[in-house]
Amino acid sequence: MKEVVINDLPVTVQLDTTTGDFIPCAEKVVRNVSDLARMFSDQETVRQIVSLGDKLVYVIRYYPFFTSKSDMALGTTAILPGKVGDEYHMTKGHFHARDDQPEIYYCVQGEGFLQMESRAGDYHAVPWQAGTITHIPPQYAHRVINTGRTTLVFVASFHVAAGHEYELIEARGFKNIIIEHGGKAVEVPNPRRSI
Ligand code: S6P
Ligand code: ZN
Repeated sequence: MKEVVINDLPVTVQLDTTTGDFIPCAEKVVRNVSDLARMFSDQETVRQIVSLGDKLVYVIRYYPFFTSKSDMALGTTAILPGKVGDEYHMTKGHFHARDDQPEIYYCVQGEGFLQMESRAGDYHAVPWQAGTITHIPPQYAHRVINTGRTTLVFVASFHVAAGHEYELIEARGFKNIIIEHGGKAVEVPNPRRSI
């Protein structure tokens, strides 16, 4: 994130639940297929999409509420509808670098799944729709998948000090992947985990 601005006064932002945009917003990050290249199973389709000019998958907006004593942050993520091969658009997914840091996710538009998996292999895929709120305990990797026809928007609340660790997810993904099969979203074993 950008430079730290300390503000001990209350801050309020206004969210557009259809886009994930909020005002004021401190930082915006976009992730394209090329940024998620190693996350998708169908590497041939990834190469084709990137060679044809890439494709936007999701937009993240952040506001870190730094005070002289705290570092709560607000994040929104807007995942566009779509697939890479049979696999639905999704976030990269990560663990928090600190082992004592949970997070709250609140889905405000769309439908999909929240995948969570602990380092010990405890795996959950929670169906998500507007209004679903999930507490992600410390040391559970988390990823959101948009299986619907509209943009999936969710709000995240976390401490900036939690940090992000992407390496293990980049190397092997979650236990299952979520793909379209016969017009429906189905969970199937992640081929990278059965090698
Ligand atoms: C931060 C929080 C979210 C994600 C965002 C994008 O802890 O979980 O703000 O950063 O949803 O996901 P990812 O996996 O690309 O960071
Ligand atoms: Zn997180």
